[in-house]
Amino acid sequence: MATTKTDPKSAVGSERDVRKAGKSYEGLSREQLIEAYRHMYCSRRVDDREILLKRQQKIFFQISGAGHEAVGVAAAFALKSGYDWFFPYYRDRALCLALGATAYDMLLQAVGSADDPSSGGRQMPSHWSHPHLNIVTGSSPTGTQILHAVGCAEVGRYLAAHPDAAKKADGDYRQFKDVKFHGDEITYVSLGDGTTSEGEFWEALNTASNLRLPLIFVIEDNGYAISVPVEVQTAGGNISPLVSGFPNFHFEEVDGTDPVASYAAFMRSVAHCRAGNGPAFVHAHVIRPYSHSLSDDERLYRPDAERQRDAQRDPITRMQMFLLREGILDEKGINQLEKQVDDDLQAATDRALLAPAPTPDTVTKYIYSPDLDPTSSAFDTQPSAAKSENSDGKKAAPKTMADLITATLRDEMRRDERIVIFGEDVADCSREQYLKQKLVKGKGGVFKLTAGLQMEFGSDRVFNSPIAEANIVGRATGMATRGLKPVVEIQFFDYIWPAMMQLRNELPLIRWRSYNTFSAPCVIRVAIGGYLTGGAIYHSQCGESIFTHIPGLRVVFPSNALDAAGLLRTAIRCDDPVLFLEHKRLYRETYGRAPYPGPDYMVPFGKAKIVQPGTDLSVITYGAVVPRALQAVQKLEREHGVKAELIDLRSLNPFDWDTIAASVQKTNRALVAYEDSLSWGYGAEIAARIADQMFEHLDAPVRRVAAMDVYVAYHPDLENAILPQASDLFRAMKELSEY
Ligand SMILES: Cc1ncc(C[n+]2csc(CCOP(=O)(O)OP(=O)(O)O)c2C)c(N)n1
Ligand SMILES: [Mg+2]
Repeated sequence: MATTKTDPKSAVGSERDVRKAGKSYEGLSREQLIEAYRHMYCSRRVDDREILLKRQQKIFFQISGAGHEAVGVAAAFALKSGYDWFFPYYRDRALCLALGATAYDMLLQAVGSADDPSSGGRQMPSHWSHPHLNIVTGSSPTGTQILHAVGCAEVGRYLAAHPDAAKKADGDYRQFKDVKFHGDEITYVSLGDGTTSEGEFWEALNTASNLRLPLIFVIEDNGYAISVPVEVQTAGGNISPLVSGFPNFHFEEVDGTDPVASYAAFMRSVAHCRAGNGPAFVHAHVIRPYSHSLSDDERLYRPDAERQRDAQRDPITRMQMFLLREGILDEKGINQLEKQVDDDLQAATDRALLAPAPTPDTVTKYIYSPDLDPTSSAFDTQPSAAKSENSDGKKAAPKTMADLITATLRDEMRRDERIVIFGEDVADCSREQYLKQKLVKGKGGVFKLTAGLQMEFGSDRVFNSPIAEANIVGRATGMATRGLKPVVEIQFFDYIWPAMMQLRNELPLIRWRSYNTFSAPCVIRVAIGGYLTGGAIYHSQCGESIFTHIPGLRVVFPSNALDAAGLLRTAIRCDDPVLFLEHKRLYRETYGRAPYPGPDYMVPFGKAKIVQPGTDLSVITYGAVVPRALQAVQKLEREHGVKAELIDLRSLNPFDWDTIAASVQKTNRALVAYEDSLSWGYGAEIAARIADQMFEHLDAPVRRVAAMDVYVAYHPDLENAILPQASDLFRAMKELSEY
């Protein structure tokens, strides 16, 4: 906590000090109470100043922390800045000031300056991010931070059990990722009353409770979510009774406009969490005197009488009265403190208004790691020859894609203790005593790709998650932000959608929005695709273009065992978030098997493979269409002497434009093939680029073969008709070669 700067002489005289000395303020000293007021007052004045600047069009958005100051300062005083971890929401200005952020930092964000330490001018004001204070970059979607906080809280516990995992290591992302932790650290996360309606809130409570995490949930209940009152959001109008059944929690419901009562509630919560008893839930009733934001006028939906009732609880005036009543500061002392804050704020404003604006040439900075380039030669290694032979010198039996994915996971977990694996059914057996007593063999994934990993690495490195995909991706994001390397599994691509908010608005943006001060490199393995004979609508979907459309997310899609091993290792060792798409039909296919390539085999991202060289036509594809296209290519040569060049993209973002361009320059004809439905699919972008940039080289229109614009149906006759088959590819190739 910052030290008090108020002249002690301005505090009320010593005689009264003595009289009051014995009085307890829940453990807060008189100096701390003065300091609390300084932060609260400063917070309110920064809001007032921003409102003025917005009206003068010198800043572009304003959302205030007004009315929430007392609870924020109380939390900051009860917790340890730079030691505990913080996931505050936009109303937590006073919390951040009390933790050590400055008004100047905040104003730099409001003006959108390049010097804004939280985002380099990329995020709206009140989107806090201060690495040195352990305040983790936040966003605008309501509630997405809560699962990050869960993941963060899990990291402290994990590292206490695996301290060596915190060490740096050369040759992969660990070189660039500092990891710090304390065995008794606590994670703070806050949200508004309306945000408790988000499903991720309940997912987070569930996991925090179940794992007894040292995590304090703070609900700053101002009675409204923009214009929607709490009784419309929340059954019964009060969140506290609804959550009271979660085990292992310490619960508090408190007047959040009273800093002393709030501090006491936090101190009890902190004691519960630091002792390892589980999470805490602090429900603080606050007010919102300045409407939702400067774009909202609450008089449209709140009558004057209701607003005046709130005004009587304003924490700033209440705290002033309290300091006077308790003889902690007199009027002069208060004036002196306020003048000092006002003068400092004026100076900070003057400086912030002169701070440099960001330049447009910086906009693509930090979409991906600036330190480690997964397309570079550092990630281009050869399979180790020795491993492709058995000890008797005979050629080793080729392994399936499933085998080599499992082998890669095992090798990497042996090499890097920061890796944890979780997802639905990925553990061998959650009731580990059954494994220990050898009563069961263990499951290890619905496709068995993680089989044996829990047994080898332990139940804190490989474990089952609830059936909650946002929970999986959100926790992974929180863990990765702290430096772990989660390699999580989404059981079926068809069920990735509950995680979409996390995948679109959180994981891939952490680095860009925090101007490279936070990052969250992790791997999301997803079983994808059809051709299953009976997979039907909900076990056959593709949809990769939805994810290649997200800047900051690497997307790879191997077609064979060797590439799967090499690309997965690159995904794990690199410094970016990766969506690793595994085609279910290819898991155990005879096509594309390969001997084990050794524990260091890597394939760089963004490098296509020419599966079959040719001169007459370029076929650009990936995934399960590769073996189907190969059949068609071979038939075309056999029957018609046409030599098509077959290109397997292997990684979709980034993709290998150079190989495509060189091929089309040679063949002058291009067919783009993909398993997803035709319209707006991944190949549409490739086709557009070829049409645009290779126009002079084309002797025929760019053609596409893909699935019909419909869902994959259950009956094999329907599935065959819907998905692109070798015969469809053959026909299209032949037509294009004859054009
Ligand atoms: C997922 C999502 N939906 C909608 C919004 C728009 N929005 C921003 S704040 C807000 C109300 C939040 O209310 P509450 O959680 O009570 O917090 P308060 O602003 O009252 O402090 C809404 C609907 C959003 N940011 N994110
Ligand atoms: Mg609210």
